Amino acid sequence: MEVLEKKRQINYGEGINRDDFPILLETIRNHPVVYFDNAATTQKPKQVIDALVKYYEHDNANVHRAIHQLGERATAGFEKARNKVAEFINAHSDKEIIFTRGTTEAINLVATSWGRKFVESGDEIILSEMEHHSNLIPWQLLAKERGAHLRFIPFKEDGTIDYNEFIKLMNKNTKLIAITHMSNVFGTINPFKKIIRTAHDWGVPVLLDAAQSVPHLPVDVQQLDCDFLAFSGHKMLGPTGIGVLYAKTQLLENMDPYQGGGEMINTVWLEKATWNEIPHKFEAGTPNIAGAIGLAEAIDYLQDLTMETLTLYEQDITTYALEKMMALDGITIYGQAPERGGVVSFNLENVHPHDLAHFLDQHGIAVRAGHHCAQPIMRKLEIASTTRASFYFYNTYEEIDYFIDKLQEAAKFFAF
Ligand code: C6P
Repeated sequence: MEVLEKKRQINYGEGINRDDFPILLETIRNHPVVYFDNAATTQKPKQVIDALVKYYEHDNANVHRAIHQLGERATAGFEKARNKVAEFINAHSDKEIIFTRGTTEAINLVATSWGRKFVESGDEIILSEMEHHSNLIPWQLLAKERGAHLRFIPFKEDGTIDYNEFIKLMNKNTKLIAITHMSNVFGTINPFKKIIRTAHDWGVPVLLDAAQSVPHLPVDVQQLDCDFLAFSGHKMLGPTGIGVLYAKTQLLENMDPYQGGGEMINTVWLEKATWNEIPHKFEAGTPNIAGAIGLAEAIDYLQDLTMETLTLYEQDITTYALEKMMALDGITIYGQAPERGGVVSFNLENVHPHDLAHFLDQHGIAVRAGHHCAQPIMRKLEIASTTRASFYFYNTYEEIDYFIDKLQEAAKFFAF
């Protein structure tokens, strides 16, 4: 009863149904859950949870190798999921979709399979200063191994990257551009269209780290004309341990395998082997079958809602949150890009982000505090960490009001 009384009124965009998310109906420390850590991972609707249970209860078997009925069902579900992903991002063909563990593995796959084959001593790879470690460390490892150099597009005070500086970095040694589509710290949506066009004028491929964009914006890879795109299922209602690398067919055909093992081969002798066709050439071993099926269900869910509805609603609640946050005394918000998503990093004067996150947790509010796996951003801002609230379509205006109240309380509580 107490819980019911505390449950705040819910005010959604049309078609959004919070009741689909069992975890959001729970309480934390006697408070309804306010989940604002969606950039880290999103919650799962029961449709996705049910799809996982259904797969394990009725269809479980290994894929691509069994003659029996269950094997056929598992293979059909897994390949249908690939087709669903291809359709979702408008890939030219299913063959351009490789299932990975997540964004991190997808980028490592490119750095290994494409990078080791095509990057040579003296070559340059352009990244930005606002990359998540997942789109930085794989390139550091590659550059060290190949004797290549990393170049960085600086970000400006408002958390946007400097396109003019990007142009200056381009030269005949540039081999690849790898940038985040949407920053997990600033929320900035980068000027990727201009960047891709410029890169292609130089004949240079572009990788987009789309971990934060595909879950929140309609993404059409043919329209973007990006060469590689990486994202994670768990940030878009899907299970953990499943992600996607999209790459243009020609690039995949020319790349070497990523890992060796079952499924990625065609013919094997003791001393040598030939490779399976794409995408299987890049999927060694038993894949995350249930994960792929769960991801397909998550995509169905998003498509039923429509990405356009989701994006508009998220823009609205983010604008609402930003306006209220900016009115608070002693707050610094990092990132004021005109084109942005629902990620807000901030600090309250004299309050350590970990203390603030702990205080909010006492009231049922989940936010992230730390460097957000982007230490170079923190170093440039000359701070150790921030608190970050990140929204998804199931968050409400009422939750934001409650969050603002608690921020005000925290400011008073920690004042000295
Ligand atoms: N960022 C965050 O709280 P994985 O872990 O492979 O699913 O995603 C890695 C990754 C890559 N790029 C960007 C832009 C990301 O935001 C992330 C994940 C989470 O910000 C966890 S550190």
